Amino acid sequence: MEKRIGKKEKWLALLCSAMVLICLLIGCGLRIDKPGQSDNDTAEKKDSDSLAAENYITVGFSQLGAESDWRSANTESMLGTFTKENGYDLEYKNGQQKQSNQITAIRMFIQQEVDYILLAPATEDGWDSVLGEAREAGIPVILVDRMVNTSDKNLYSCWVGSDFELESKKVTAWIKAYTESKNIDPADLHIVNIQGSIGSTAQLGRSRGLANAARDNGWDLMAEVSGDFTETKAREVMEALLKRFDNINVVYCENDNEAIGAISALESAGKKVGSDIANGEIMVVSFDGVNEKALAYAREGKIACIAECNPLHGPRVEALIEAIERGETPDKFNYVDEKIYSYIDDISQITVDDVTYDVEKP
Ligand code: GZL
Repeated sequence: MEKRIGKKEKWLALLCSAMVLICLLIGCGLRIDKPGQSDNDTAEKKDSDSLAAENYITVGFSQLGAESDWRSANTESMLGTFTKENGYDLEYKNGQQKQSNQITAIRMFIQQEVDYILLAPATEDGWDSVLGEAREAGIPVILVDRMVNTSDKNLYSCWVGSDFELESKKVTAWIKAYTESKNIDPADLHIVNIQGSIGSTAQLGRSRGLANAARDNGWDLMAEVSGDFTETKAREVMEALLKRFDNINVVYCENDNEAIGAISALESAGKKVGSDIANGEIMVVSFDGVNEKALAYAREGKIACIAECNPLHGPRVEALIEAIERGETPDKFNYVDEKIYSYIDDISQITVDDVTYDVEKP
């Protein structure tokens, strides 16, 4: 006998079908409002998301490039500081050594209406127009590392970086102290300068410091040629200088990557790199103290002296932003304290502008 399906069974079947349908709909991503949940709740969640986004300080960072270990360490410090966890929404653009790329990036940051623009300028000239646009847009600009050359200091809020001429004065004071301790006649110092990127603040300061010291001490500064802060270019420049001069005994490199390139060229040419100038060695000095190979060369005495140039500007820039956020006006120029390094024990201290610095081992 066919079993009749009663009302109860029908309702049960209907209920099961409905449950299956609901499960299928949820599985398809269709949101089924919980009882009491209204569109307003959804809107509130969206608002809270956007509110959270609004709580970030938005920062546009235009980095000049990736030419050296110093630059990589500087970029790492900046990107490691301006994170969501720290309350920042960072837009990062690398200029690949081209000012035009940096100007494009700044204009993009202005369009995005960021809260702050951070600029590590490749060279000093040519920024007035785009920094004027940032000021028009009411966006504070903080300069990092190198400086811009402008008569209108109100185009940027503040700057943090190194005193590059002081770095040079430390290195040249060390050269003077060391060579005098070895009774080497200043006129017997035949120096070549492998410069950094021409027009950059670091190059201008380090080249000026050497030129002034050579003039004041009677050293023979024979040539200044840019190695663009890179190992490859510095090697080429050193090879060319060895063809021009047969009496080079001091190679002044404006960063560690250049010193590595120069040493490669010197040793390939059969030269002995070291501080014993009186016995024909060629002394190399440098700047930064970031590159591990350069520090190893310093330990070996192949790099006689390195002026520290500290790249870790991320926390320093953040402190400036925090001050501005508190309504304070930070100092316009914020210089980093830096050391001087050597593994040659003859000189334990140097004095520059009446300040005495211990010569340290990095
Ligand atoms: C110095 C910085 C220089 C470094 C180089 O603050 O601008 O640029 O000394 C780098 O290594 O390329």
